[in-house]
Amino acid sequence: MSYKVYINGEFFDKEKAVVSVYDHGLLYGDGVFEGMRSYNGTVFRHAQHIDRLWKSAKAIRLEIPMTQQEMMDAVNATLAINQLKDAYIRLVVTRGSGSLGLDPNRCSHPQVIIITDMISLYPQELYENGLEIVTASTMRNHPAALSPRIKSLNYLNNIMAKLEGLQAGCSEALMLNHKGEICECTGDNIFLVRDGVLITPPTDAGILEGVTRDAVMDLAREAGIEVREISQTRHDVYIADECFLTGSAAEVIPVVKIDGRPIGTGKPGPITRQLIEMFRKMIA
Ligand code: PXG
Repeated sequence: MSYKVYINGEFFDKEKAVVSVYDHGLLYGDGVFEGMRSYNGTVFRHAQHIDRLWKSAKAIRLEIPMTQQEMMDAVNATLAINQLKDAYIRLVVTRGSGSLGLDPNRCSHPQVIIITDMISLYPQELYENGLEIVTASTMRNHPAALSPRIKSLNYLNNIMAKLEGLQAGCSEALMLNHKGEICECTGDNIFLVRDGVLITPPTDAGILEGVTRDAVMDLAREAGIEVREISQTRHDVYIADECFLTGSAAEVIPVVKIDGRPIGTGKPGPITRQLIEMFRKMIA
């Protein structure tokens, strides 16, 4: 199936959906993006994703040439034209084409791109038996250099860590910040369970404030599980009872081994399984 791609208000066949080689999104990674999901025709936490996109754009002084409502309408129109109900949605806003120099002021128009496609999930087996991950030696971007709260087109920091994970035979890798505290994985937030309490690194550890992370914290509180956003070290992961990752693509996925050490019993724990169940009910 060749899906149509939205670019600046028009739909193009996949093969004809192109941007200029002078686009600063390509030349410098100057732009922002979102990765979202739709379930049965409804975009999951749509407004929250759009709001995060706007905040990312604001941080890099990129003015998105439409309203948030117009963007949501455009996303829904892209899903509709492609007859997609359960989809992965990639929203990209680039600085636009400019001259061969960094100056963003010399770029013409931001390019607004919406790609919708079938979602490729982790194999079901991993949701039942859990993932093995490793800690990457690549440090997460220092928030004072480039805040991980900006979902920018500069993903090399994460890709460097992803390469380390793949090298070790793992599909995810844990990243630490400049203080040696755990942040997040290359495309997923991390949660631990210890003594029945759900623990996740706080925003100021230098993480992307994941939409799925938020949803899972809400579900946990609903279930009467205490949630703490506190800084943790790799040691805390080693001695945790349970561990799981959250992300728009992965949803909620158990982690059963890190750096060769089994986490807890080495099997997905009860709170992880409860939250996976609750998450699935919510999106059904
Ligand atoms: N941390 C980082 C660095 C991310 O990129 C998340 C956490 C999870 O956030 P959400 O809002 O999705 O719960 C992300 C987002 C991919 C892919 O192709 C993954 C993400 C984004 C885009 C693509 O695996 N993860």
